[in-house]
Amino acid sequence: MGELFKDVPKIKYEGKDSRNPLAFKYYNPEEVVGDKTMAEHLRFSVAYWHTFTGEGVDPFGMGTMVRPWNSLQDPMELAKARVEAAFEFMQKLGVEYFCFHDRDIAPEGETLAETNRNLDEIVALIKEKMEETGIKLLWGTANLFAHPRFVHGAATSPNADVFAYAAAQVKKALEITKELGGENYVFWGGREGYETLLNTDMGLEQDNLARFFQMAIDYAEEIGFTGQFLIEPKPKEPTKHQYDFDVATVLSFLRKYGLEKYFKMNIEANHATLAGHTFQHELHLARVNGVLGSVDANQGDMLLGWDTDQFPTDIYTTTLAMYEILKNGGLHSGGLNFDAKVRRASFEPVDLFYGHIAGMDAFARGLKVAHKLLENKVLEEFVAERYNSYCEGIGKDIVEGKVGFKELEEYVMKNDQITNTSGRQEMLESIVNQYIIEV
Ligand code: XLS
Ligand code: CA
Ligand code: CA
Repeated sequence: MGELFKDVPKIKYEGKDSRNPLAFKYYNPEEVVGDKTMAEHLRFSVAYWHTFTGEGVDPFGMGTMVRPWNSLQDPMELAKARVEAAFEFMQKLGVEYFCFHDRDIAPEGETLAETNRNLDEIVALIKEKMEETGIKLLWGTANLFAHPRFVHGAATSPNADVFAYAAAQVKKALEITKELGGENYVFWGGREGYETLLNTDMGLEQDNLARFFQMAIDYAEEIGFTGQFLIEPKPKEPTKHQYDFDVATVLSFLRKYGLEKYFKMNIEANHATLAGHTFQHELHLARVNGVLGSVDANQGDMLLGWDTDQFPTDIYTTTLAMYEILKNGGLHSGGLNFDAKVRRASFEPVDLFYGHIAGMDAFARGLKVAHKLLENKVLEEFVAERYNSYCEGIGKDIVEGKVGFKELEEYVMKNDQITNTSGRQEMLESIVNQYIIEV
């Protein structure tokens, strides 16, 4: 099809004084921040589904997206054109990773065998493009939620034939993720949840989900797939209650079934807020439990109660996210995947660039502010001081397990006048603001 995004040049870093909307103001891939370049810290990724497959459909209306490949009728020709578009887009944007669901890249056929043949053809094309451009696969996944067969769930469906179908689909998705050198494999429990307990055996459904994960682990080992397995928590939508509600719920599920050593988490900002948490809360909880694996970088609308998957532009949030990521020693095999879509009214191809540029600049800026906060130990020293009572005296004895209730009662009998100090929340918030404005 030739060049598809004709009016868009390669996006360059022009610095904060630039007024060119098709340029980075903060994201300078080669700029070194601490011990790594920005590109190494941020490991940006494009989400195939929103950017190349999504058409802008909503519950009230049809697709609005104007795309250079829209006129193609044949599903395989369309799939091939999207591959061309994807690699041109990522090269122009300077993003080194992408992520996909099996069904984003190739259409379903009449049978699973035909579907797999479609996939193989497109995977071969993608592999060529990856070799040509050096662009890599951050993670692959399987779409176990769109087709009507998954109406009651996939691994948690009451219908064992659906469980089997989902297993066959993940088997293939693992094979193609390996074939493309994918660094991770994601499980997002699309319809793994329930609408009403009146018809649901939750115990069996959760046991089956654990069985499914174990089968995936076994098969990955069999074929030599060494990428990191990630679970992506989400509390609701599409089901009323999703089993992978949030980081805490997933952790307790993994520990119950002895699966914790095989999984880390893919934390999505919009899913965190849907669960009633901040993005930082979910990143922090994952980090302190050693399971912060990757990030779906987006944001929700605080006035809407659903998963709006907007491009992340809130610097306050990206700063605190990067703070957690830096404290995690980076994302290792993970990255910042823009699981974000342009608004339905932003339907021109160039809007895809504006969305990603906005997100990349917001995270680049957040990275620099977070790095400065950590370098100057502003928050860390305050927090360390706040917990200092556990580094000496009775606090040290508590931490070291030297005392129980009896010894503590004895201690209090002699020391019952308690002095607390202020939490200084407003002072700290004002310091963070000052860093955001000045860095
Ligand atoms: C949907 C999820 C999904 C996962 C991958 O809400 O964010 O897109 O990231 O299946
Ligand atoms: Ca996601
Ligand atoms: Ca989402």
